[in-house]
Amino acid sequence: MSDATNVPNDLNAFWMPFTANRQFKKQPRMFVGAKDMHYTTSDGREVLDGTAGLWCCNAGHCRPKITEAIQQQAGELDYAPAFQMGHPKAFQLANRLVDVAPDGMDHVFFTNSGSESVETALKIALAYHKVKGEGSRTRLVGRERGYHGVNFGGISVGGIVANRKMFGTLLTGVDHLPHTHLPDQNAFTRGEPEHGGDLADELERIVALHDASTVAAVIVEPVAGSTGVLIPPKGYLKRLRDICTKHGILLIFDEVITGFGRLGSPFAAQHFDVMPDMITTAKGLTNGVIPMGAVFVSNEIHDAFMNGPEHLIEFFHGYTYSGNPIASAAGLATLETYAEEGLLTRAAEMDSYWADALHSLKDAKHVIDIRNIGLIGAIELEGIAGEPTKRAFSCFLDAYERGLLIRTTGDTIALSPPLIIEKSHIDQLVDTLRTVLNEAA
Ligand code: PXG
Repeated sequence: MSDATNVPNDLNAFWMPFTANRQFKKQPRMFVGAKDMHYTTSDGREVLDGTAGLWCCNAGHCRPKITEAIQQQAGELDYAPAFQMGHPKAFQLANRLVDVAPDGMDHVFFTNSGSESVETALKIALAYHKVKGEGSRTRLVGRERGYHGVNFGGISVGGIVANRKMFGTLLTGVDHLPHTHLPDQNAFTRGEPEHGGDLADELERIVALHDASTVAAVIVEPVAGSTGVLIPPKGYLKRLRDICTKHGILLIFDEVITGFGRLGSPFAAQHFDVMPDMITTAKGLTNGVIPMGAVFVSNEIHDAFMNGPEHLIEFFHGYTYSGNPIASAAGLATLETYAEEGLLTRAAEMDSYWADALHSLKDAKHVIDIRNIGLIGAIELEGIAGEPTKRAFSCFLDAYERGLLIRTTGDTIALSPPLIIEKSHIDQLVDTLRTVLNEAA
């Protein structure tokens, strides 16, 4: 494959998302192929995928069953209207999803991304209280350092300053729990940290300030991914659940990253044995191949809407592409692949090897913390004084040159490989990272 066929000759028109555009366009990094654990670059190199794309290709790349399902569906039924019409695969997929979801999560609302799943869940929460006759419950509670996508609801409940500060007043009536990152007490913890479970009690303070009758929902990532892998302290999520239940507040788990096997159970709700009222998902639902998201909704919430004259629409929300046929076919084939290969629980088998390998980097240069759970890992680096993010970003560039794809956020390296990863890949990943870290300025 020559460069001429694989590399666009002008990079200017495409304004790239969440990218340092000028840096990228001076030094482009292009993938032209992928298979299983690897990408192929435009200059013909193999790169080990340490991030499952963007936390989404849980079964690895170009898996035949998923590819074939998409090809076949495109030739059979390309699109069907999503409103007032249906097609079989969306219903089949909803049923298969409900089979792997926690008990009682028996309904699925389809979206096209994690961001849309979050907006959908927040809107369902507000509308649910309204149909139940508790329309005064309008307040939403998120968390500092939370990431819930980039739409207005998501950035309002989210807690990443850079994602919020340019965009005006956002939604009103939003409060934030404190984040749970306590490096002084919890550094180098394997799995759930000991300290910080009591931070959930801050929810009581927020509820006391506004009165429970005004609070609709709390949304948190069970494990916060985008802000550098923040693992919930022991007991934290259970405590949040108890407080929400006590006050009639809905609890939403944003499982866009943790859904579909990342922690070693299908969902984090099962892993932590804490049941939310809704779960937002996307990414791994179609193995990242076709945009699709889904909100899982408890029976109680769904059934509250199924009232009134039957010819009337129960919930005024939805997307042109909700349950799109090709995405549904991809989702079905993805779930089959997960089931055939045991991928929704494979992270539990790999967890201790992964943890040992990552924590062996403790003495590498610049490392100030290492965190892990399931097949997620984070290596936090000491930033260069006055130049935050620069050290981690240069590690990302160097790792790429050495054949390894990682993600960085702030000065943290985040890892989330495809769930098909073998021990030999883990060894290669950690060896490459050790070299990268020890050679970093
Ligand atoms: N919620 C959570 C918890 C997420 O992690 C979204 C919502 C938004 O999903 P969409 O599909 O709208 O992008 C996400 C997305 C990273 C990274 O490297 C994380 C995400 C996306 C891209 C990169 O941390 N998470």
